[in-house]
Amino acid sequence: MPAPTLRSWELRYGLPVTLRSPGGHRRYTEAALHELGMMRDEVASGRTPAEAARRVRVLLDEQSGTRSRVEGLLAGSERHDASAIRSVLEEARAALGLAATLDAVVLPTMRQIGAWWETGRCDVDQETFTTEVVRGWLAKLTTLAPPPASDRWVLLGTGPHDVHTLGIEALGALLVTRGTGCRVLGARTPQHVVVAAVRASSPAGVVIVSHLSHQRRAAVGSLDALAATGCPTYYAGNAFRSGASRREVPGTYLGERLAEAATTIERALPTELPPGLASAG
Ligand code: B12
Repeated sequence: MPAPTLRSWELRYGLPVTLRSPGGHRRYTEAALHELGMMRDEVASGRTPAEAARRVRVLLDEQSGTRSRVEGLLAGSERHDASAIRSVLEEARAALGLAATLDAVVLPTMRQIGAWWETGRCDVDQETFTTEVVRGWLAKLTTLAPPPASDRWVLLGTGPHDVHTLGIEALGALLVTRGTGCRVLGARTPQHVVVAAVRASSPAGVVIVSHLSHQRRAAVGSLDALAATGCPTYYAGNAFRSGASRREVPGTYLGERLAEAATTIERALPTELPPGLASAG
């Protein structure tokens, strides 16, 4: 990152505040580097530095209780220690609840692992190992969740070329543990499969998540076909992060946080009972 950018962010936004050496040189602590990394990521995703700084402050507030848990997960990931990862996840869920564990612990950990993979600090084996441990934990939560509180349920799938399923599995676990039924269709959900599933079983909503921008077009194809069925459609993922990528996409964008996504879906679910059930009291 160019030195003038570092100076300007510190001067204008106080992000990060650095220590000075006796000679007046800036010294970056590990925490300062973490803040800089967040600023870099927010600016890279299209935000102005001022917007990025506002968002980083919100994220830092949230992270104050979660950073050590993210570090615990990363340490377990580096040692390929599945039980250490599960213990951190369980402890975080008990302390913060599932929604905050997912948004403030699991997703930042996966993002960090993605960044490590990109820079060669970890290999795809570590990435896959960590994802599989998290997926196993989510599957257990989903399987053991009490039966849904009503017969309204939502269908969750990916774009036709996407293998990144963690987002839909995490959203599914969150919805199910909060009483909304879900069916997860899995990786590379073909358009005709998701459309057939909607026509055959009339879910109360359908979600498509796509991660890679070059696969966005196929995911939008699925959303267009789903919109034609009349089923309420929702979408999320990095492929839709910028405003331009959401132009003329049918349905509701779920944003970047699973907790808000779950609430958006729950609020839109029909609350009235079907006529037969209503008259039966
Ligand atoms: C685990 C992982 C994998 C696993 C997936 C396993 C699985 N079952 O999910 C495996 C190893 C299979 C994999 C494969 C690949 N991956 Co990958 N992967 C990841 C990793 C580490 C986590 C993915 C994830 O779950 N992300 C969810 C969260 C952590 O992502 P996020 O950026 O924070 O997302 C934000 C929003 O988009 C939103 N969001 C994301 N998902 C959802 C879902 C819902 C419902 C909601 C509401 C919001 C939401 O919320 C987040 C918080 O703000 C990411 C790193 C990363 N930053 O995501 C790379 C990453 C997504 N992968 C990447 C790549 C390039 C690939 C491969 C092409 C690699 C390859 N050369 O083979 C393939 C793609 C295969 C394909 N056809 O899709 C790149 C994508 C770069 C890009 N933007 O184009 C990333 C970003 C890594 C990187 N730094 O380069 N991957």
